[in-house]
Amino acid sequence: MVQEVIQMPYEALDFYDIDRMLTEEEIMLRDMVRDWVDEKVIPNIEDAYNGGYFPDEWIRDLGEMGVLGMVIPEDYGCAGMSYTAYGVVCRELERGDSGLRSFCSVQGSLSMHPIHKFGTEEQKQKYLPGMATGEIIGCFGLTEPDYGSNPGGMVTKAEKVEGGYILNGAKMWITNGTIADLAIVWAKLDGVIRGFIVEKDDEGFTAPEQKGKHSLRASVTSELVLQDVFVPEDRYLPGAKGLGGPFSCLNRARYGIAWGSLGSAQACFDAAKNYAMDRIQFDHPIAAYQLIQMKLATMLREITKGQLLAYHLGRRVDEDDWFPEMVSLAKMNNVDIALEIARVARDIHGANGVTDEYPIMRHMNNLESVKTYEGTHDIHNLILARHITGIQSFTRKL
Ligand code: TGC
Ligand code: FAD
Repeated sequence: MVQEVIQMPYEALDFYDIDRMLTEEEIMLRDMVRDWVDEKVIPNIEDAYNGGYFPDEWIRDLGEMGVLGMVIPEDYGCAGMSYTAYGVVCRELERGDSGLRSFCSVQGSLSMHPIHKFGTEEQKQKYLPGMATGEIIGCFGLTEPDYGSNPGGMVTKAEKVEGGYILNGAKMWITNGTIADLAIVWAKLDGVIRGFIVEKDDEGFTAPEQKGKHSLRASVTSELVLQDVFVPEDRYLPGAKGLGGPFSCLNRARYGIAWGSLGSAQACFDAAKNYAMDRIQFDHPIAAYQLIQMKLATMLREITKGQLLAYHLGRRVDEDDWFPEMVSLAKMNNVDIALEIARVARDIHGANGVTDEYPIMRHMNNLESVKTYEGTHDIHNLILARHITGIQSFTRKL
């Protein structure tokens, strides 16, 4: 007899009742985003993932919920909320799909933040309110074909000319590139990394989509090609100088991933628990067998530790009492445990785990990208090890 597949409503794992420490406002936001993910994302995500697109209506809804650039002060049409609230939103979105959290990370932390932190007052007034509603979409061009983990080696160049700059180069793996109205492009001007706002219709600028991903399929990924692109002076970000510019953005996006990856992990745990209770083998639910029980207990243990890490880091960031290595640890750990949990959940689902009737394999495939972008797992290990030893091991003379 074929057993019927019944999808149970999502039950968020919170073993230590950590959400009790959230404010009333943060709880309201959590519930709003959680309900939206249940109503709008879960029923449609497999279609978007299989079709390889990011639905337009999600962008409008994210804007309406006020989660785009939500930590930026209200003067620019943003919500001015806490970093902990932003983390909670990332967690709830990524429970739906990593592509959703990616969209928010890129829009808020990687596109709006550099304009807010490094831009002029005119640039902030011009772009931020439209970006907060989702009417203007941004992307972040740091990685190049030959410079991924080592962005300091980038070859994209800016040259000063009358009234502005000429940009030449190429960026690769850029989330939202093809659908973006503007790109924050990092390029070397007289050998120093600087930031520029390139608009989609600038002559010489194209953003072809990179197809063929087996991961993050409900997210647009693109090349950015810059051939003698003229960027006027008023689209130069005067406050950013050196790698510290893009890294200021990355700290915030990596922080969001530390929370977001827990959403994927929680989705996989929830599905695995339900499946194990329902699936009968050898006359009993598989949840009755000790090996399955150990796997579920290990998932709960790792998720709970990850939640404590994310919550504590969130409050430290809210108090502005943090340093980047703290973010590296949380990003690296929480993505790592989420990926392992997704793999074990896939195992618990047996053959069903490889189908799109369950969210497992999609989360697992997404997390392979999340492990790599915003600094690979190993790069974050090296960042931590440099903090411990004072010795940097990124470059070696052969
Ligand atoms: P290093 O010598 O370490 O530093 C150069 C300058 O940068 C400063 N800096 C930081 N500032 C703020 N926050 C941080 N986290 C910082 N890390 C470094 C540093 O103080 C120094 O400043 P100054 O003034 O002294 O010049 O630079 P390095 O070239 O040795 O870097 C090494 C390394 C490996 C740590 C770094 O390059 C790295 O983290 N690589 C990973 C690259 C990466 O994360 N790329 C992400 C691309 S964007 C993306 O993936 C978006 S995905 C979005 C989505 O879809 O969700
Ligand atoms: P490499 O740097 O070539 O690394 C390959 C392997 O070598 C990794 O295992 C790495 O850990 C290891 N390695 C590298 N250096 C060292 C070392 N010194 N010591 C030990 N091991 C090392 N970038 C953007 O700028 N904007 C975006 O919006 C963006 N979105 C992305 C979306 C997706 C879906 C993906 C997959 C990537 C995205 N990226 C984006 C790019 C991402 O940040 C890079 O892929 C990442 O930084 C790693 O660079 P790489 O792929 O070139 O790998």
